[in-house]
Amino acid sequence: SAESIQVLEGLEAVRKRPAMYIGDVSTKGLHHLVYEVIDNSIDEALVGHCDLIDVVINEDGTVTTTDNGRGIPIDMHEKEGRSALEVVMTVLHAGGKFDKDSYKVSGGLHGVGVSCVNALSEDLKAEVHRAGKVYVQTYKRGIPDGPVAEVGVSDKTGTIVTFKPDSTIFNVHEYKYEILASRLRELAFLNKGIRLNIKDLREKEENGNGLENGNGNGNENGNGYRHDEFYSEEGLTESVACLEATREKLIDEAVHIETEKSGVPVEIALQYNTSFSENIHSYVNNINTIEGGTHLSGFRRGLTRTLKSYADKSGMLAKLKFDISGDDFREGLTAIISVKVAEPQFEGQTKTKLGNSDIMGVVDQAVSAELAHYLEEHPKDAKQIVSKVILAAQARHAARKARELVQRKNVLSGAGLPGKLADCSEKDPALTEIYLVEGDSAGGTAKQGRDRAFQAIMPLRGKILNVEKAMVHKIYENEEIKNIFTALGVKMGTEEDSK
Ligand code: 0RA
Repeated sequence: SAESIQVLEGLEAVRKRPAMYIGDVSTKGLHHLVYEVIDNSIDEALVGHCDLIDVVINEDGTVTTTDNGRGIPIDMHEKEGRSALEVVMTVLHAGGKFDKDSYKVSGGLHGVGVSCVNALSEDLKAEVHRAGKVYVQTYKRGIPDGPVAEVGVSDKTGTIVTFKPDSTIFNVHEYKYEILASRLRELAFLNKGIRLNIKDLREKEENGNGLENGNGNGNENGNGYRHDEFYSEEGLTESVACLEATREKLIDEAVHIETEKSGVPVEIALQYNTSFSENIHSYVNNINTIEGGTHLSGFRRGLTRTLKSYADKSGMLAKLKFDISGDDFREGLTAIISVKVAEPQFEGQTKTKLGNSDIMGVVDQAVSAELAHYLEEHPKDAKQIVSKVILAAQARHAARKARELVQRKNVLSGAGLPGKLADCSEKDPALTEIYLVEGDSAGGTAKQGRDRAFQAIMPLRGKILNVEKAMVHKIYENEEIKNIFTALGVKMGTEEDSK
């Protein structure tokens, strides 16, 4: 029929241009197949029908995912004239059609659904436990071997999918345990209350001492195989605690915001530490938005405005002689932001930047309301945070002064080269090399071995300052670093200066 021709065309499109649907045909794409299937299970969990997802890497390299959701519907699909299971497994984007009102948010980076996994699998078996029965359908490269078969009875519900990625499409064929496990761990933090297990039947655990390599909650089901069990009761708060494990905390407990604004669930956990760096991770529908987007902008705005307003009211800013900038509010901040958006628009180079403009206000308002509340309730923590912000502002101010001083000095001294630099004769920087070496004696050795036509040597006094850990003004005041700047002929400045 015309419809089955369309289905074939759909599957053929995926097989012809797999990268368009799953990113690429190497390691990333291969693992993406698993994510695509479990995204459907997560969707079931988000509407309250599933709390267990199991991933097994089988001995033959195939993967089996099991969930205790409702099971893919198996009844006749009126319009298509075949089982709903067959439609879900063979028609692109069919997943959402069945369940319009429910909250379909997961969907994966490319949101292509499980039919895409089917199209890219040599073999796939879908087993559904639903309404007291067990149903099975198998496929080859997305084409059903036959109709859905009723094969038994069951008192459970759920979906079990086993698939073998098509070796003629992928150029990498082996699943990496660590990659899958780390995604499951991430999903556990992002979706608290769901248990996600993984087991590798290819690998016996080396030291079968029963110690967990997961979250240590004593899963004894590994039977000697490598396995992990991920489950988070507290969600993002626990995740932030993990990120912060090696840093000195500024407040005892991470701030946890969990709210819904205009139908958009927003969850945020944040903590301040005594470092100077900013560490913010953002997610949309469980996808790490590494390029940020409107949700991140909304978070920044809400955070800045709320803290600023609290600081103003507290009177702590009275003695400050200059303005606080947005950056000052994020020094030493670690945060995870997770939003669930019904129709996300992903933009940017890697399609990991959220474009939906309404989400900015949603997150801004969520942060403002909840954080203001938190600050009122926790005056001690609030004071700690504001003090840290003031310190950041002072450091930034000191850094600017130090920088200006250095820049002025450079102008005065006619940008003379550092005394220790053994320059080369070539003047075109594209053709030259510079060796920064530790100490004068290393400098001597390096000089003997160099080609002075294009290789310059500059000895430094021992180990250089670790700028990752230093206050900004210390960097600008450091002689060795100033010398490197001069030798390289670069100017100092920040993004702020070039605006
Ligand atoms: C279509 C509709 C419904 C659920 C699913 C698909 C579904 C797909 C997968 C894939 C793996 N596990 C899955 N679990 C469910 C809605 C079911 C209903 O309304 O009863």
